[in-house]
Amino acid sequence: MKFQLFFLTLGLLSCDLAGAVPAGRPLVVGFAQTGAESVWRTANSESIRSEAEKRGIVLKFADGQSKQENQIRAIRSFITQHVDAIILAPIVETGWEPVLREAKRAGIPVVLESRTVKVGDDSLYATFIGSNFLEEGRMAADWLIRQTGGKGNIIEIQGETGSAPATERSRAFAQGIAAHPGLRIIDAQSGDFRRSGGKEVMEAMLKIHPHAFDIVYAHNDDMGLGAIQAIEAAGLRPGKDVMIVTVDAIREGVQAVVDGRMNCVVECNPMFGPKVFDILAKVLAGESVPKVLYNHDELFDSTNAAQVIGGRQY
Ligand code: GYE
Repeated sequence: MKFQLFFLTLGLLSCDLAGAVPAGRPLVVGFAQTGAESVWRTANSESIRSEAEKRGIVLKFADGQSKQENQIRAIRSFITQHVDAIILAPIVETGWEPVLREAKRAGIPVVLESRTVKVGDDSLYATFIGSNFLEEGRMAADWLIRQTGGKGNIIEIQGETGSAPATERSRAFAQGIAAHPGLRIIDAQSGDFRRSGGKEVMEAMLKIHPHAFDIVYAHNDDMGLGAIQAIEAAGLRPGKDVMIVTVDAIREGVQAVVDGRMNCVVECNPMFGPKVFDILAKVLAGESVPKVLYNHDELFDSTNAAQVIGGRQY
């Protein structure tokens, strides 16, 4: 009975999609992904890929290799190929208006996922699906204030410069600690959301500011894990001598909290492929959808990491 209901639901969903494209052929969707900079990103690509497959959608996957010009080229090629819709994970926030206008003129809806854009005309995209990065920065700041009593010297390892998650995680964190002058960001640098980047930034910081900081705020787990390598190589204990706060909550990040090498991870869930295609079906059916759809994120520290580690999906 349960199975029958399940297939009935699937059938209804595919009807929705089929209604928006000429009968007799599958839906074709172009996906301009940022690249594969982090474990988070690979999980996000996989979630979208597997959901497309499940629904019988032809997904044209373009790996932007962390370059906006590659993504712009991919979108133009999707337009030339007359895809039915485009999913875009914009590497940076600015510079999208011309190509989004081209997609609009061609009548191809664009759904933004995982990163946002700054455009004067928000009719250039259908909707954004992803996390609230301001909320993530705020959660990290609040946790730190509670744990330190508002005292400490922070090194911030930022994500890709110009990307929405880096800008907003930075801004909200700074605003969050602003009322606590004892908590200071003594230096900040980008590690491009990469593990190698986090390690390099931390190696440099340990040289420039020896024994001068006791907290690292990294914009993602990969950079936090890279920083841990550098901290351990310098003979310091991450999680104890240096407190580590990060974002994403990949399995390795949560495991580092369980092991006491990280102190807090703010969740940013990448597994929302089903939500992306649900909303795309509505857009293609001409239904109105909200401009912003935030995922729900949690926070893990020593009080709850061990309970959730077994259920981490990414
Ligand atoms: O936090 C980071 C990834 O855009 C939310 O990009 C995403 C961020 C994520 O590379 O790990």
